[in-house]
Amino acid sequence: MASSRLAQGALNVLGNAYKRDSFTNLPPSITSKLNANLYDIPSHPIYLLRTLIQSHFSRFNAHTASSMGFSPIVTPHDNFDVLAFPKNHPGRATSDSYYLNEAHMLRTHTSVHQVPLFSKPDTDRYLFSADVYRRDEIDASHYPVFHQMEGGCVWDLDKKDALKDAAAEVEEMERALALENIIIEDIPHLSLTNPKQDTHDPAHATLMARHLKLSLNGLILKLFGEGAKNGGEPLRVRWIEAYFPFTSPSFEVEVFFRGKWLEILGSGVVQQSILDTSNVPSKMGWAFGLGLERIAMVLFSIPDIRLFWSQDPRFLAQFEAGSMNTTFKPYSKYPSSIKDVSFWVPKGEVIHENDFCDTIRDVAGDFVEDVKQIDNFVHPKTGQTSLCFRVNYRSMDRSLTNAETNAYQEQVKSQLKDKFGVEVR
Ligand code: FA5
Ligand code: MG
Repeated sequence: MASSRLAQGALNVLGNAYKRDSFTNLPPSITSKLNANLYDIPSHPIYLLRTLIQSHFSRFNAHTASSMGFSPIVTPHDNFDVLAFPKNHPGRATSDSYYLNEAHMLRTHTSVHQVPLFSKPDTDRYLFSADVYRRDEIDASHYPVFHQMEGGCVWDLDKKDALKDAAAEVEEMERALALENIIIEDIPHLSLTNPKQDTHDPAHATLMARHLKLSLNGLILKLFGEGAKNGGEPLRVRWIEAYFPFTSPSFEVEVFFRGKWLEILGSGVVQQSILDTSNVPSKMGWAFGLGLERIAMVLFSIPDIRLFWSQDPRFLAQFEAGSMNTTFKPYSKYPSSIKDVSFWVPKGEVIHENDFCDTIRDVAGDFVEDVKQIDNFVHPKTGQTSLCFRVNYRSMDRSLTNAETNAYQEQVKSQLKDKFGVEVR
């Protein structure tokens, strides 16, 4: 494991000490973002989108990580096991998730909090927004911290008219949507490859799936349907079969917007085991999880995901509390500086592209716009692997000098040597 070369001693995060082990891979560039709570800043685009969705789903109780006091530090048990992720799921790997140590990690999705939210006695419908963390590549649409909103909606089948109420809402939503300028490419609510759960009555599972689809189609119309409402092109939405270990049936939704299909959310009928664990075994319902940045980038025309973290008034001042009408006007694009780095990986070590990306973010932060692996070959005689990465440095706020980017590049090389024992070519 590459991180075995990191300094020993405890890792201090959010006031607690965590013993390092072979899982530890949380870099300072991420730790420094843990208290940002962008979803609480009133004129921030993440806040604007969150509150718009909350006002649309007015019957749902709206919560955030800060309002619930939920820490981003969770256990792999809660993030994966409770949600029935198989032991070999790739999301569990240290190359994909941030670990403080084997027993503690940063949440990779808002679904980690489903059990406490479904357990709340006062709610059958909730929205929950939070920061989530994933190790990933670096480009205009990927950032290791982003925001999700989770929605959950359940009915207590022990209550006499619960399903009658759900059916009445389905009919009402169907009537309302039929009047709108929207084309929905639907798929069956249940199928052999996207089945109901064993314990579910097929009629109930179908009703839940219909309620889920209609609720989300209504939200999508609210978010993306402005043009369609004004007599423009009809809004196109397509439903796709998906797989999540914690829902069945499962669906993803794509929206056709400005000439492209855009995946915006995952959803499905909640696995009964989760409601059992939440001490509400008589309830049944659906959940979804959507990416707030992805939708905000499209709605506000924000070209680069790093901008959400900008403190520059030229970004922040373009958004106004209470208004969704901003079309972001990019301020001038500063020149980029492209630098390559090639190195030999010590025999027996594996350096994942995400390891390289974390190293470069620690050195140069948001001055890194894009990283591409451009070469990977094994020396025929020594068996050593050579990697080459191309780094594109560019600040969104000012011009970087050549001396600065050269200094970053030198620091990257020396960190690669220290952390992974590589030999720079
Ligand atoms: C999940 O995270 C599931 N927890 C969603 C879910 C919730 C399913 C409840 C069923 C029930 P996924 O990894 O596909 O699924 O992410 C959900 C959404 O988050 C995506 O559709 C996308 O909008 C957003 N998203 C995912 N990865 C990124 C990323 N790297 N950057 C920005 N947005 C992302
Ligand atoms: Mg997905």
